[in-house]
Amino acid sequence: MSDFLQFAVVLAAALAVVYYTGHGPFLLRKTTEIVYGKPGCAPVPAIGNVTLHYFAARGRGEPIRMILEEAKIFYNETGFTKDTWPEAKAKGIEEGLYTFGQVPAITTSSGVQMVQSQAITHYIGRSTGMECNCEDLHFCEAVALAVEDIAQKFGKVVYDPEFTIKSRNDYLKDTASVWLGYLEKIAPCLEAKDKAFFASERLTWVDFLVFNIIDVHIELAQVKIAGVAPINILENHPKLSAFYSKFKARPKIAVYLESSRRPAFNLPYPPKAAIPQQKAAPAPAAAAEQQKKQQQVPKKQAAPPAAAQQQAKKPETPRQNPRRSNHPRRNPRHSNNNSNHLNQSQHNNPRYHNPLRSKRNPQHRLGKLSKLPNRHHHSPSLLPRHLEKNKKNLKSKHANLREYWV
Ligand SMILES: N[C@@H](CCC(=O)N[C@@H](CS)C(=O)NCC(=O)O)C(=O)O
Repeated sequence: MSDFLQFAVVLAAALAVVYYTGHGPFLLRKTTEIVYGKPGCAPVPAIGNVTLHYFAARGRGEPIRMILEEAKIFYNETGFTKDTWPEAKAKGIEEGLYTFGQVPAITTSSGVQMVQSQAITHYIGRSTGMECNCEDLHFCEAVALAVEDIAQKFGKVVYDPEFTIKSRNDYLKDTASVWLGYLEKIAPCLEAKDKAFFASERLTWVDFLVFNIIDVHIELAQVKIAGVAPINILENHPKLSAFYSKFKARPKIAVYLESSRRPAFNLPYPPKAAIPQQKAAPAPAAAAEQQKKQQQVPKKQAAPPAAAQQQAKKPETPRQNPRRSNHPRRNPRHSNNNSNHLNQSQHNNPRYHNPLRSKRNPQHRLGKLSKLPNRHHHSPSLLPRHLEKNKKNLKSKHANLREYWV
């Protein structure tokens, strides 16, 4: 038998073994890892530094922030407000950056610019080894779209100007619990150790979407209102609850969740029942009488209900800046006690400081994106050719950005 024939027979036999033993996907996965140096289906090159174009709010920007944090990618943000957005929108549309007139969008130092939150999260996943395996892609897409379905339903309730505690409760009971139930069925069973994450034994981009949608529901269910008890939405979803806790405890995610880079959770419309009743100020004589009565109150009193206690300690004040959480645990830099927002080891760690914002840095000023190390000059742009010319305008756009470095 000629050498060639021998080789062909051995190859055919090897392929048959791979096929019949079902190890094809495994080999494909390993080949991808060897070829691209990172796991996942069809990875893409590194994206360099990122500018996230979004509002100073969690919203659809939040999974993007989290995946950037997890991947240790430098990013800054436009932090739009309702005042700055209209002009930015008009400009973004004109330049072809905000393809559908909406944000989130990202621009990267490698020349990528794109819109649509899920596509962005997916793309960052592909670039950072957090893409799903080829054989799981269809599942990942289905999960991502289900998250979008839930987000739409959530949005319908909270963006209703008539939003009330009743509509919240009805939504959580009749809709959210059903959809969380669906997610529960496909959630990883951490005890069985079959897979640690939603789509794989590895963390992938869909985990960020799922975590975020659970998180916004937890926030919604725990809105602090006097006399309204928080609802535990994960009570009947043990697998989702375990996934949520595990994801939240990932070192880089945990640091981000507690950092001042994370915008506060805000509802578009405060629930009607939450608007405090304006009490008429007592007349001076009556006020003196009241004060006297208060002083006479015996020391030992029945403890007020926990919710009322909390309300009394921390009166709800309107937030001035949506990026600033009033919650000291969540946003330690904005707590009154500024001295301890970083512990000693964090204080000495340059990762916790933004060199460009440091007062010691003579170059401290805004809009330094163009000065950042651009490690990936040659990555292909995702832009259609007719929009390439607009890229030139991006640098001037960055001049107005605020920076929130990881
Ligand atoms: N499907 C899009 C939806 C984007 C979207 O609805 N963006 C909103 C903010 S969350 C927006 O840009 N609103 C301002 C506007 O439309 O002018 C995505 O997921 O990125």
